[in-house]
Amino acid sequence: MENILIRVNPHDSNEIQVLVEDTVVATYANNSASAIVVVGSRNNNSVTVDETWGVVNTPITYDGGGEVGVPGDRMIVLGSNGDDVLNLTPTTANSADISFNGSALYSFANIRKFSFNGGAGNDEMTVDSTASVLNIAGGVAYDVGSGFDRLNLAQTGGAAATSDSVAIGATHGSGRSSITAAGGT
Ligand SMILES: [Ca+2]
Repeated sequence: MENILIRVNPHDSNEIQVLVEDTVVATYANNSASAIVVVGSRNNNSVTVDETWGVVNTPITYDGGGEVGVPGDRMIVLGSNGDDVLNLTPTTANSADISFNGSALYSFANIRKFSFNGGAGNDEMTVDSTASVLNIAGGVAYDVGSGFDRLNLAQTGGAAATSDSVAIGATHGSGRSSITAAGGT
């Protein structure tokens, strides 16, 4: 397993396809409670969930294996051209649950970086740090694409944040927000 892409079959919304280098290597039922389990090798691995052809509504469990050198292990969610809502809920400093447009949960552990590319439409990402602050070397990237987009940083319990900072990026629409709490940054 190096770099894989998970998507809904463009011709069958009830089927999930797993692709490696544009070749379908496995299929699963969509809208299933059975998780697609991905375990990374010792090398740099990435899992891309492509929501272009419909919502991947089957649990995904991805353990990157902890390769932290650049580029490291990564998880990427590619949004649709419509309005998308992604909820990122860290469960520990290096793991989190993700739900996309109300999908079954995708979870990752031991990765270096998580990215959400919203694409077109008015997209919204919420990071809820109530259970834990996520502390992975490459952080979380949110590329909003076009449209009127939104980022929510939420915390309704847990360790109090000891500091936070927002750095406005050099270009329109870019920037960085960091929150520090007992669990990390
Ligand atoms: Ca979108």
